[in-house]
Amino acid sequence: MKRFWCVFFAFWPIVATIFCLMAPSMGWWFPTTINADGSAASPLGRKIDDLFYLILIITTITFVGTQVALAYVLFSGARRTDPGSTERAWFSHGSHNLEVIWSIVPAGILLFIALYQMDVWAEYRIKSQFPAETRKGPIAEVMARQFEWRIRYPGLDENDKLLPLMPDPQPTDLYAVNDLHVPSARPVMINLRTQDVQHSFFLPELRVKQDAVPGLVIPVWFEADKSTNYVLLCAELCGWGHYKMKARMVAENDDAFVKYLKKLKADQEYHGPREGSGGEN
Ligand SMILES: [Cu+2]
Repeated sequence: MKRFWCVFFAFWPIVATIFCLMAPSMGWWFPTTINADGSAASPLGRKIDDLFYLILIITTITFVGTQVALAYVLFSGARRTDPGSTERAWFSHGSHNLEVIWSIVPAGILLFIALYQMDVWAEYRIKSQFPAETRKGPIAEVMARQFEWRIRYPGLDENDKLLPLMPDPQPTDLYAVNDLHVPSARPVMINLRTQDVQHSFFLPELRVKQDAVPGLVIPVWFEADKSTNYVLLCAELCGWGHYKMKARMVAENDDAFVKYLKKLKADQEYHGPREGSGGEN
């Protein structure tokens, strides 16, 4: 029976390791919609991936090491007290040196990770460390609500330049739902808010995830490498219609972005067919 338990406890870590190795080929990995190799579609996203892989390597080594040690202790312990032996059960008082080592080494590794990731974290989250281009101000307000993304752009001036985004709605504002357009290949900032419960603004291909918290206006910046469509999700279970918050983020060149805003403006100012223009209804 002792052998059974030894094999039992050694078996599951092996299964877990095999599943982890299979994960990328099963599609349980980063999205491959933008880059076929699953790499992030933004410069900051790639730095975040580097941190992810560093931590993955450290935890993999730790996991394999501790499981091998566990299996060794199980099997060698089982051998020492074979049934039928007249020896008393083997008992160890432990090792002071070993305990010091396995306290200091993990503490050192954690301290290293904490210091090593600080620059990326600051660039991602601390407004004063955002790229200089985002100082021009947010290009849109993204308001999450049950169950959609409401987008408010500040509209264009007469030179087709984006007006400053005001905290409160303005007559010149332009609106869209579940369709966020941004210029590609340069850093852009949005102001994230929520109208009701907590949501989470998630651009998986860019590795951007930020909670929308009631009462807060949270600046979020990102840079989409390519002019294409990206997935925008809510990553916080926010109610029965949470699944409906799958939207899209379109990154496009500056001209296409301006054209899009002009189209929004035209649509918004359209009051139906004029009298005499032929339309009956
Ligand atoms: Cu939500």
